[in-house]
Amino acid sequence: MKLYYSPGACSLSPHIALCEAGLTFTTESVNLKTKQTAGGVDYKTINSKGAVPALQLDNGKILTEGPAVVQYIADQKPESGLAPRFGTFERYQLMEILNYISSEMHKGYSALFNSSNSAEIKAAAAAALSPKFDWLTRYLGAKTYLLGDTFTVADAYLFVVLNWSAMVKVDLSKWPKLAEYHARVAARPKVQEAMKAEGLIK
Ligand SMILES: N[C@@H](CCC(=O)N[C@@H](CS)C(=O)NCC(=O)O)C(=O)O
Repeated sequence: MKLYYSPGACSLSPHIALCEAGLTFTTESVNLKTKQTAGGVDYKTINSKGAVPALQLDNGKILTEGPAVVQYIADQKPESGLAPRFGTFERYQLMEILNYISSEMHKGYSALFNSSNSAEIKAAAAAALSPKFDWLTRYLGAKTYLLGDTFTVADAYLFVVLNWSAMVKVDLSKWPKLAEYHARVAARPKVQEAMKAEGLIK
């Protein structure tokens, strides 16, 4: 398998999932401005949407969309616990929270990264995230991870999104449970491994 990624982008989530699953994989970075891969290939020939992540399977097939990609990775190693077994209620709960992170959190942060947005638009986008952090705090409650005691691919995704906070001046310390959760996930050896591989930490 080969993961197309951009350092620190949402593609870090499948990168973490691949490391946590202990799967054999390679990576290639993508310049999101020029849409060129590190190897000089037009990335739009790999993912016509031009966004990372994209996962190339060993049979050449390409899978895109982070929530689908991370579930595919988790299902290659069911014993990892990265996703509850397909068909169980818990699996739908995983999809429920992955969808929330994707539509409510990830895309909420996107407005903060958009350099063409004015300070007012960014302030409004940051304010719109605030009740989502409140909800996530309640959802997490006293649990270690989003679905309970076991780290799942939803945690990899939420970690990556929360990790953007410092870059866009969202002060997570207002939500101490989420800040603690972020630090807990950051300390996982496989999370560190993926971040080191992307040059995000030493
Ligand atoms: N719907 C896609 C969105 C992925 C996405 O937003 N990727 C960003 C990086 S975090 C990206 O590649 N942006 C550049 C672009 O879309 O041109 C998914 O969930 O995988």
